[in-house]
Amino acid sequence: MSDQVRFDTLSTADGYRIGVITLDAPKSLNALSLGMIDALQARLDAWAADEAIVAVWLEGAGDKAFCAGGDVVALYRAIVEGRTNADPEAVAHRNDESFVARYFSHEYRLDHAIHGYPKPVIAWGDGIVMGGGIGLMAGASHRVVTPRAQLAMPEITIGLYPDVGASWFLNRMPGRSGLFLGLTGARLNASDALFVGLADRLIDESRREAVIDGLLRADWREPASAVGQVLREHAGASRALAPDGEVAPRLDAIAALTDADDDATLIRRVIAAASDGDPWIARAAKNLAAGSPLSARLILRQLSRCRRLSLSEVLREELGLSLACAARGDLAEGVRALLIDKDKTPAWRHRHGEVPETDIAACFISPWDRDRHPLRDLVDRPAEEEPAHATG
Ligand code: QUE
Repeated sequence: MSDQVRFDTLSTADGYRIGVITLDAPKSLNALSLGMIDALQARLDAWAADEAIVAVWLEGAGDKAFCAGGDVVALYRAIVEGRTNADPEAVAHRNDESFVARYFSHEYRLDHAIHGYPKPVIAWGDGIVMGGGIGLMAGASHRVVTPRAQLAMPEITIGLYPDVGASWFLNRMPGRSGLFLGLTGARLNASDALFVGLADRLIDESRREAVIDGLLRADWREPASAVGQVLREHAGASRALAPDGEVAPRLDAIAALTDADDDATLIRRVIAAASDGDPWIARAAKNLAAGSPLSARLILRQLSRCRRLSLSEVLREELGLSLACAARGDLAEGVRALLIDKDKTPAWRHRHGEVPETDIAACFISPWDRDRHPLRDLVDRPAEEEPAHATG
């Protein structure tokens, strides 16, 4: 088991238990290691089958972050080690055993398990929630953000693309906002998270103990309504603390900026907005401009390919693309420049506007036959089995 995640149970007044998971690696902003992922999966599986457990509370240790993403430093090391021993083609196809394949497949399996979890999962989204952190939160039945929450899918910055089911949830955001957020890594505040559908409730961080106390006193004969009532009450009392949303007032601007007949043109138009008079737009455009040109093309292609796919199908598509980013994309170089050497000057494989179609297409060739895919067993839960929704 991992020492970077803690598990506790709290007893409710009426004799049940709430499972508490604390991501506990605050120095790395609770970034998810493979050990944490495997520990979470094992405990969630056990709690799903444990009749005493009525709900799961998921939070991050410290006051800075829920979870800043994946353990991309470990991924970097595995990619670099693999490259010294083999050519990229060999690495791309040495798929099942590699650390990179295990890391991403276990992470996406965990994200999928949270989406379909048979009991309420309350994700306490306080502070930084990025990348893999959003993957954990997105599928929770009750997603709370605090006024100081900051969310983003910033993978373009490190030569990846929004994964962890983002090819599913970005496609379901209002207007063109999901595409824009995935392409630019733009920051979302708590009100934005509610607007785009990544969160259900805004509750002030000072109410954490009172919320947990309320859950312990609730009537757990109906778990979904027990959680709903407690969260509703505290969200109501937190209403005045909601920050001004940044995305909703810019939906038309985002639609206009991303109105292009092909992907290369769309990217060029958004990058040109780096000198826009609107600082939120300009910052997002600069982030795209500095990001991986290959990733930018992959993001748009991936969102388009996944538009009509289910969550399970999307996660299978993502696994292939993530391995491609590791084997033949900019992921290692991006992590090196941003998080290892911290020179912030990645030597990307291409320049914007000069990414050959063959390099894009190669990333979408699945390394597996359908019946050999590591996530072949994931299935979508029928709508009538969905747990009662947080806002219902
Ligand atoms: C884009 C990302 C990540 C990122 C920065 C980006 C990411 C991630 C981390 C991260 C942050 C702090 C840590 C750590 C990792 O940063 O996914 O280990 O201590 O995990 O621009 O996608």
